[in-house]
This record gives sequence, structure tokens and C-alpha cells, in this order.
Amino acid sequence: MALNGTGGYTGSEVSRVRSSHRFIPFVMASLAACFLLVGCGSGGDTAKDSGGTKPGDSTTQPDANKKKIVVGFSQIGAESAWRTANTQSIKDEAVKRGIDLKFLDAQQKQENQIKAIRSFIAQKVDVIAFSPVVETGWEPVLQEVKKAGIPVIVSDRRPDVPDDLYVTFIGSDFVQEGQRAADWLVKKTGGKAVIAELEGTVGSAPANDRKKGFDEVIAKNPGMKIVFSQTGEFTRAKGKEVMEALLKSPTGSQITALFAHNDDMAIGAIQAIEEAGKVPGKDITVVSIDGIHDALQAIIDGKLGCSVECNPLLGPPLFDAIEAVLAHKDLPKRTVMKDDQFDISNAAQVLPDRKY
Ligand code: GZL
Repeated sequence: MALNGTGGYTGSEVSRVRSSHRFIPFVMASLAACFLLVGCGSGGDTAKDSGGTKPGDSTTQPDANKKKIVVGFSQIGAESAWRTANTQSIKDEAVKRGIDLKFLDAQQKQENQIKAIRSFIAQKVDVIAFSPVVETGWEPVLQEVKKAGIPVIVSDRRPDVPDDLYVTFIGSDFVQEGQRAADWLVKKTGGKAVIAELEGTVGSAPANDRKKGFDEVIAKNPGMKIVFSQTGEFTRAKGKEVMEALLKSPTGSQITALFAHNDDMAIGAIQAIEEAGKVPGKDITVVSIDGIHDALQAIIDGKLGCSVECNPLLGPPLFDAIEAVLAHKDLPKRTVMKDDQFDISNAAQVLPDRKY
């Protein structure tokens, strides 16, 4: 799906969203002001007597009377260290900016995210943001959001919907992450490997796109063969379970390399490799994605060869976009996060300051 392009809420749409969405509070505020003035007329003498404004008077605390931005965020779940860091970044940023964040965890279920989005519509939040657990099945509920005049910002993973159903997408380039993992593996193995692939959650954008990027590079290298590919659901436990079963199978004895779509599955698989009496980094070369603290440690320990970073600290750019939408600023359709890459050459220097 083309992520670039000028679709999505145009300035006028956002302003239309804003005026219909903001007009009522304006009327309420004006009415309130009238009552206050009337009130002040009777009580104003006191204020006048004191020759100044009294504590609590709106003129002394403009911020205290400024309407708080209310944001509804539907999070996928808590499946990995990456997700934990992503959630923390979003919550911390809302607190830092004094934004009222209604945060709902969907526990990996799309129906829970759809319910959450509908509840945000009912609460008339100012902006709805979410990380879609899978790519498909979002059009109906996002049409409801558009009808309600609430801007939508997509973070982390993108939905497969027409561009006009969300203002902007903020996240990494998963296809490129897969390509970078494959490039490293080709170089590391001299273009000769029998590969197992642990995929992310079925139907998710990172699983689809990382596989796409990785597999297309491997296909260009005849000495590289992918002989096994199965989901490990982005978790350590499932990654270990799938790798254990693979190593017990006839195919398992041929495996010389593993590509895991995230570090948590790689770490689980490394445990399985060791428990099977093999040496990770020697018998089986391992490459993964995310760049979490434990992956850097596994690289230093010689068990993981490379982790392509996928930056989870999306809180700041997400709330920049939220404030921009409400200020009717135009936004790019897509903001791509910058991702680093870690191997034995740089993991030790990066680890001490790793935030996640
Ligand atoms: C990527 C994110 C993925 C991470 C996993 O942006 O959606 O989901 O790579 C996480 O660790 O579970």
C-alpha cells in the first residue's frame, strides 16, 4: 500500500473536523463567560476592591482553564520488551505534555482494538491513535471515526486502509529491516546457509514486511536456502517452543542460520539451541530485529550475531503529530523512524545507555 501521497485529512478536513468538534465548547465557554461576567459584576467589586485578580480567577491561571487535549490510544498488548518500551514512551510523553491519555491494551485481539476505538468515539476524544495488531479489517471502524470527525494517527504498524482514513503513520520501515537482516546474514555466512525463519504474529505488518524484505534478498543468493518458516508470535516462550520442535525434527539437523522477526523470539530460540546441545553463534548463526537491551547482551556473549534496531520510542513523534493535527498543521502521510544496527563491533559501547 502506498504510504506516501497527499491523501488523508486535508487542512480543510482537519479544520472542518476542528470547527464541528470545537464549535460547541466555544459556545459553552462564551455562555460560561457571560455568567462569570454577570457573577463578577456582583462579586467583581471584591476583585476590584482587592485591586487585583483573586487566586482561582481565570485571568490568573490561564493554563488551568485551558481545555486539556484528550487522546484515546489502543495498544496491541504486552507481548515483547519492544512493546513494553513503546507503551512506556507513549505514557511518559502524555504526562510530560499534560495530555489526558485514555490508554487501552487489546491483549493481541483486533476485536478489542475495535471496541476501544468505538469507546473513544463515544467519549468524543480529540484524537484517536492506535497500533493495529493486523493489517486488515479496519475500514468499517475507521469510517465511523471519520464520520465522528475525529482525526486518527497510526503508530508503529500500519493498517491496510485508504489513505483518507488516517492523518499520518509514524513507524519504522519493516521491509528495509528485513533486507538489512538478510544482507548481514549473507555477508556473515559467505552466502551459504540453511535458514530457519521465526515470523512475527500472523497478519501483522512487521511479520509481512520483514519476511518480504528478508526473503527477497535471500532469493538473490543461490547458496542461501530458507527451509523452515513459522510464527513465534513475537514472544520468547513461543520462539523457544517452535525452535525446540524444529531442532527435534529431521530438518532441524540441517539448520545453520536463524532469522527471528524480533529479539524476544531470537532469545527464546537461543535457549532452545543451547538446550539441544548446539552452540548459538557457532553451529547456528542468529540474526534478529528490535535492538533491545537483552539482544545487545546476547551479541556481546557471542550468541546473537546481529540485531537491526526498530525504534520503539514513538511517544515524542506521536504527540508532536497529535498537537500538529489539532493546530491544523499539515503532516506528511508517513514519518519513518531512524533505525540503527548492532553487532559485535558496537553492542558493548551502546549497551550502557540503552533505554530499553
Ligand atoms: C515493530 C513492532 C513489533 C516488534 C516486536 O514496530 O510492531 O511488535 O518488532 C513487537 O517486538 O512485538
